[in-house]
Amino acid sequence: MAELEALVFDVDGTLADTERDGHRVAFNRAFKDAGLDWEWDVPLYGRLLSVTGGKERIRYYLDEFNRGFARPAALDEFIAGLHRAKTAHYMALMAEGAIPLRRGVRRLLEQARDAGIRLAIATTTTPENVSALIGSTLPAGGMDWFEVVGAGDIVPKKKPASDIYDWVLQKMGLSPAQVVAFEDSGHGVTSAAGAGIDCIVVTTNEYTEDQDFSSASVVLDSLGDPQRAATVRAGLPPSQGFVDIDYLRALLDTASAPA
Ligand code: XBP
Ligand code: MG
Repeated sequence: MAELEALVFDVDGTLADTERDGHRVAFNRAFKDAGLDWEWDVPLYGRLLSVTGGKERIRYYLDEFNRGFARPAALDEFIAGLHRAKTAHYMALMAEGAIPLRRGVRRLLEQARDAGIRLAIATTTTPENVSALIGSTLPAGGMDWFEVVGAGDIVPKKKPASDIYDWVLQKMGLSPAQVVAFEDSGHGVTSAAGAGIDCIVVTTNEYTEDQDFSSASVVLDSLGDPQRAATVRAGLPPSQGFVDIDYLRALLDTASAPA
């Protein structure tokens, strides 16, 4: 039976609810700076989230929602420039403390550290965005809590491909059975499951809550905490009402038990 060795966290939607009031706002500010009249409102952004990665999302927007736009000859550079501006806006928003960590995240990270469980990140977002969020929500040196950070363009294929989880496992020298992943989206679950990792889904907002989580081991509305229990939508309920290390160990035992 495999022992729990590491927790791997998605960032956007999982550590913090960053899409609607963080990434979306930053994209719109970058468009405005560039003199574009593009405005990604809340429902449109939900549709655009079907494509992961900010540069890929801008291209998808042009392909599917703004076909009339007169594209510059050097489209890749144009998109990359917009995306750099978006990253700067996103980092500024995080520095202002625009988005807090989700319920139970800090508690679980601290408990994992106390228990000697290793921590890592697997995300499609740009690495600087991860540091900006962690820098504004955890104590100084918070990035050092994460032994491995798999982010952005480090792998050729973003989620739902399993590449980023495969990369993190390889960097940590772990097998999938030693790890639990945390995700908020259908694409994220598909990515973790593709790498053979047990995945807990913490549903976020209107953007992801109705997605297909059938490959996840557990679906909760948050990690919960002693003050407010998590609501369980599927899988093993945490006996105390919140996700802690004992619960995660029990989950891995259940997953590896013979049928
Ligand atoms: C996150 C994403 C990212 C962010 C934007 O998905 O899809 O593209 O929305 O980040 P996940 P960048 O939570 O599944 O990792 O603009 O930096 O790409
Ligand atoms: Mg996510």
